[in-house]
Amino acid sequence: MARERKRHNASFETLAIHAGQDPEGLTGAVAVPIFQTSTFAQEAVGKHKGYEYSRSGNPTRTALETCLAALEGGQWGLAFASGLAASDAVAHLLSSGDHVVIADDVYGGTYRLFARVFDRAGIALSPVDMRDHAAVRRAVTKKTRLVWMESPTNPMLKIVDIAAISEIAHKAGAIALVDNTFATPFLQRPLALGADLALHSTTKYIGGHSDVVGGAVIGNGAELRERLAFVQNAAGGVPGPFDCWLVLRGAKTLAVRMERHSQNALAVAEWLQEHPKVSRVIYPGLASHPGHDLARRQMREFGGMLSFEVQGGEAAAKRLVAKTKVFTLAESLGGVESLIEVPLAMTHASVRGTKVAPPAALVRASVGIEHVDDMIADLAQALG
Ligand code: P1T
Repeated sequence: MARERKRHNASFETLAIHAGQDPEGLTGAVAVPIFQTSTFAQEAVGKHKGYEYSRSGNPTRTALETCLAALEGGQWGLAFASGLAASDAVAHLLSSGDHVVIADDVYGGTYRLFARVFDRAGIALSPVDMRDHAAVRRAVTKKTRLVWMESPTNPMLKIVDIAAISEIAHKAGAIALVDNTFATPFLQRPLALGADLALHSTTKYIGGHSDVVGGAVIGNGAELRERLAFVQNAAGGVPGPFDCWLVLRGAKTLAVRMERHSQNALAVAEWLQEHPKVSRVIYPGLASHPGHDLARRQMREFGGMLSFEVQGGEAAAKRLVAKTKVFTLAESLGGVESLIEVPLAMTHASVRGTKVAPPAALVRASVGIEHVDDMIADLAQALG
């Protein structure tokens, strides 16, 4: 316990490897064991070693939740079966008649969850471009209970001022949440900037190897934890022990991966910017990005995600993504391997025809940690 506390004051890289991950008591196993069990024996009714049933709690999950809380600088973390299961649990904090203000550029599935599932529970939704603070102020009402940010946003990579928007949310008496999936806690710490909750699709950078689906919510304060832990157990969107173990293993190398992702993405963005067939490059690390200065203040580096448009519109975009080889044409992001996609036709197809739809010709790349020369050569041949 004392050692655990000491480690919690340690730096990010050390916490990623040790928080929640003391050698196991019985055998000294250095890697957290996968407690692949659904239930736990009790000595007498209610007399147990802290675990009863794996939906309510499992030691491998506790290790992951402790680690993620430490990385985000929160008092607690809760792990879920997917990013959307985490979002769903947060949405379950709301009641009929409540109102949510959401960034107008979020993962398509997040928008769909509020617009097409929780609308039936009587929860109203206002999408707003959160770079416009006056627009956020106008959007909040007495009924606003939740202000949902993403930064950088998916897929337009808008940078939202987390401190300023959290303040607006708090003045309205609403919870300020940041989906921190794109930045990760290594690059950006929403709780330190004033948000109440940080949310992750751990499927992405935290897992880091495109081999697991998961989610998490991290926050401060016993009351919010109690309400969310209740939903986690009552609704049951929990990850299995092996999935928790995979995410935990990924988290150990998050810092070194994010440094390389950021370095590679900047080099690819700079190269794309000079290419005659590329009409627009969106990357917060470029001085040309309108949110560059804010990103410099709010983030440690600029991350591995970039978006761009090519001459020839949607058809040219679809031709390009079918031709790349180092960049695999696939949904998702944040793994060691580079991925490329056309959001409106793929990850954001659920928002086609709505006012939050991305441009049809937009290409999104998740820049991996292969050698940057190979990535650039691949894009060069695909752009032809
Ligand atoms: O896929 P899942 O683990 O349920 O996470 C949903 C989610 C939440 N938040 C953000 C910012 C996301 O990007 C995602 C999932 N996104 C993709 C699958 C994608 O390719 O954009």
